[in-house]
Amino acid sequence: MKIIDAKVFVGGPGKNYVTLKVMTDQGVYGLGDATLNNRETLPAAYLKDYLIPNLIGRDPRNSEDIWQYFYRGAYFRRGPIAMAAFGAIDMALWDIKAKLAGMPLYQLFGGKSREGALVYAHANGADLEDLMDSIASYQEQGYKAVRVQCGIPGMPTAGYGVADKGQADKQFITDFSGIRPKEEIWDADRYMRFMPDALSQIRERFGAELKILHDVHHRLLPREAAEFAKSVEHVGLFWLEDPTPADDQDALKFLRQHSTVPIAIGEVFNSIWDCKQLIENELIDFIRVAVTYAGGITHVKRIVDLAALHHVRTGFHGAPSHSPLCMAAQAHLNAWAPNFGIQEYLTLGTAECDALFPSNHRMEQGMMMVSDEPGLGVDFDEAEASRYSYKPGSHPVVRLEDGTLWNY
Ligand code: KDG
Ligand code: MG
Repeated sequence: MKIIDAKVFVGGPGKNYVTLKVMTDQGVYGLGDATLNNRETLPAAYLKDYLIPNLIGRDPRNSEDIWQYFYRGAYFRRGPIAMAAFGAIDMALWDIKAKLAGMPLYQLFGGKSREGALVYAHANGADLEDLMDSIASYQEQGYKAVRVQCGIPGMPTAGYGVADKGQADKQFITDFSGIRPKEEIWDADRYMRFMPDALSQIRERFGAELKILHDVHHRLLPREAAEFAKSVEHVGLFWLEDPTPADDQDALKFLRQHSTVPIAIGEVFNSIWDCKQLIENELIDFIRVAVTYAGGITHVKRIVDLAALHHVRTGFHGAPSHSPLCMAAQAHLNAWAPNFGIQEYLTLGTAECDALFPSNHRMEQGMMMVSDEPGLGVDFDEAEASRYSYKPGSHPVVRLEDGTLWNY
């Protein structure tokens, strides 16, 4: 069996999905996702210029050897662009493998450990009142877990993950007005004065059952993060995400010595080497890697297995930019993983997105139900794809009030 061709498509409804289609001489094809948010053209170019010419002619069933060939063969290892491109190939090869077996992918990992995977949605508000309304609307839709982000009084711009007043239902992380990022202002003092009490009020209003998550988005210094974590302990958060930039993994030791708040980290990681120390030293409770950004199923499954040895549960990244293909790969891992925790999932399955990526994966009462179709269980409509093309976009850049550049 041989790979005879592979094509890359960039575009989607309000997104720049990077979709790889790998064709074989037996008519079976596989699909993979290489969407590196805000840098989409780069994994696409890596695939077209370097990887696809070296993929053609190989036996698609040898996904492990092909992964090693690209990872070791590149000499310069890791990095988000390369790992997203390897991730797409790897996903497509697992898709082919499971289609050949006539089984949904989770069967090749060891079958189902659960029927539905708990997901969390993104609630946000320009102020606390808006945020409460946003949380209530998710609760009414059946969500059991919600990430809560709030505008901070007196802070010149809204803060991470917060829409303008009355716009909380809009998912907006990427700004498609152009390639030059907007700038936001961050003020840790105002945040630290406001957010712990806001979280207490949310707990009081919604009761003990709601799982509440909060994302600091790498904005605090280690000492501030420890103080913040201590001050929200009584809220009983499901997790506190990215309290500090995790480049400095020692910072997490300090936080751990001061608080038992569950910590989730890893959405910017692209290899097991980025999280090995955090997992082995049990400095985190949830690992947030995404199958696309961290080298595909082959590599992420290794991370999940390492995490399982250290009581670290999964909480895969599933931001609005993630393609339904990445979400499907994660749905299969979620169905199997003995150390599954939660899945981030945004209700962006619009009619246009469903037309581009038809699938039977579905949401039921705040749980993601995996498709039982052979393979990843997602198709790709090329005629639909021809309606879309790449649109430049950017994340904001963050500064302190005095102009110092900070962490987005
Ligand atoms: O591209 C960046 C986004 O994926 C990120 O800002 C989203 O923090 C995020 C989250 O938790 O989903
Ligand atoms: Mg995050």
